[in-house]
Amino acid sequence: MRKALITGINGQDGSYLSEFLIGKGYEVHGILRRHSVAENQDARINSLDIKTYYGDLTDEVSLFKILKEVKPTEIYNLGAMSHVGISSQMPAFTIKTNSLSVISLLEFAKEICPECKVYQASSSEMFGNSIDSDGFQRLTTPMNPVSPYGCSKVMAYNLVKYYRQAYNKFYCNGILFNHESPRRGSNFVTNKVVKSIVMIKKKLINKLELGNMDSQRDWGHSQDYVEAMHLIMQYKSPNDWIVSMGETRSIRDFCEYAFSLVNLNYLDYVKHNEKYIRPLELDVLRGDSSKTRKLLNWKPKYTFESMIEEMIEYWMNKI
Ligand code: G4F
Repeated sequence: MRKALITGINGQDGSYLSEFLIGKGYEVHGILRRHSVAENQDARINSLDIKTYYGDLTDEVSLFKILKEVKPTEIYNLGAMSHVGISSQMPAFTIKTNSLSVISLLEFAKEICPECKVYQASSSEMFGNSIDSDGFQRLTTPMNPVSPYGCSKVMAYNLVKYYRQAYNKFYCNGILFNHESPRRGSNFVTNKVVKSIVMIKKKLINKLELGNMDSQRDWGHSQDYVEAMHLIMQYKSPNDWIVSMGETRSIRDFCEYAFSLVNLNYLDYVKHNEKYIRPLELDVLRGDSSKTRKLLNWKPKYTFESMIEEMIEYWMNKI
């Protein structure tokens, strides 16, 4: 029986990955952080046939106990303080959650379930403003993070490589570029924009406040990206991988297309708010995922447009 343990199981990626792994016949276990609003605890996963445990990445005791009980064959470390903007307000918490916890997780995995494979959710934010001369980021592009979040992910990325080499383990990094869906938290720019558009269309609000609209992101769909996570763990050898669409668009482009789907012009509604400007900005992301597509035979199904259309439709039905 293949047994997966997912940290961050109730997040966007954790919920899609759980569904995907259940479909593949896995027994799925996940770690849940206690939330004061019980309804928010497991909103994305409450219909799934999975087993959850209260724990926290910063609480080594809970990690140790859960690993001992589950003894997984695959660990997907998706839990994180994942908001780049907020990481500058909570830098120490970000490092504790995203970097220090990875040491505990890898040490415990090595001792408790030595054959277990580990997937680490690494991020394109690690590159900061480094970009190759052809306009792409790839595994060889220098990492120059521009946020505490990016710094924390670089540390975790290197720890995974270190444990893989030092102890001959099947520990992998998936460097995922931005990936979205209707399940995305609404303080990330894509879902904030889409949800606001639907509220504007339904005359519930009359403006949308954003920060930097000129930064560019390489956006894919979370459902496609969790499939890549699983393929990474099934490859014949452990490695690091880029998961991206290879296309870049600005926040402005995203707004223009999303507003046009409900016959509105973004220029009439989007207002600038300095509050959303970050101390440092990552300007352009565009990932070269050619190796991932070739060796893992990974093929995303969604396009930029179909992803936004699905998000609009979701909020149209929900609000
Ligand atoms: O949606 P965002 O918050 O995503 P960001 O910072 O790119 O991070 C996401 O992708 C990373 C992968 O590269 C992940 F590792 C990370 O966990 C997360 O999933 O912001 C995207 C862009 C930024 O340039 C930001 O400055 O949108 C800009 N933006 C403009 N106005 C805004 C807003 N971002 C947010 N969240 N809210 C705004 O109002």
